[in-house]
Amino acid sequence: MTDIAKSAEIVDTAARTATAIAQFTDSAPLGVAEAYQIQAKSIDHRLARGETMAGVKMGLTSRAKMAQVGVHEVIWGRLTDAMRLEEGGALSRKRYVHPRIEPELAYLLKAPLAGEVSAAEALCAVEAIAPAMEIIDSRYRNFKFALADVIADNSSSSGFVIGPWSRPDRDCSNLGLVMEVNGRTVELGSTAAILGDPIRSLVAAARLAGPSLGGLKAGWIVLAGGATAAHSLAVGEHVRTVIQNVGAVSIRVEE
Ligand code: 0L1
Ligand code: MG
Repeated sequence: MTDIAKSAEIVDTAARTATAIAQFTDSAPLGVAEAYQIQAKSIDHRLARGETMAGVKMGLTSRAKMAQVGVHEVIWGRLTDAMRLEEGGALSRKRYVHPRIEPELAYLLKAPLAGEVSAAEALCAVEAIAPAMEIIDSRYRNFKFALADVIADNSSSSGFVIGPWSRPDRDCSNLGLVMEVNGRTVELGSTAAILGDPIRSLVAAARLAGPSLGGLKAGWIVLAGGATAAHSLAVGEHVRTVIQNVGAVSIRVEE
């Protein structure tokens, strides 16, 4: 049987010290339900150190990523306030194992949301939307893992940066976006890559994450998921994402 507490300590220490670890599934089978228990306990360590819950990230939200991992369901992870990076600021490369960055759309909730909700109901709970980027940093060696491993490791979430918030009064189902590194386009895509429409990701967050978290709370952020492949970060890079009709967000990478 999996020792949930011990596994949670292992992923928490790996994240805190930016140290690569072996996949749990290399040594023993691990179920999805157990993996979410490990995730919850590992985040409890952060909360005990004074961090506070800031929301939820949705992962594997594009067909391409689902196919890569061989699954048909999205996954989720927890966001804390300490994971948020200053928009236009810098991240320290040495605090991560092998960080990648991906362009996302963020939702800010003004009302709680949980369980089975329609897209219209989900939208009614949204205060604002913003361009965003998530830093994913699998703690597993060589960024290799099985589904349960990645869930236990907070679905690879390790940081996020949010651009200016604006009213959610436009159709976000198919907005063009570009991610640039030092002014050169590295990824080009559309918000339609996020489950066909990113609002579906918020619906999934309410259904999948809501029950474990006592509902998604007003004031929380929901990252809808990567809209393109992720880019591996290197020192000296300035990464900027622009989403059509929504805005821009950027970050620099330092030592
Ligand atoms: O946010 C994501 O879609 C990433 C989820 C985990 C898979 C990965 O780390 O690439
Ligand atoms: Mg993501």
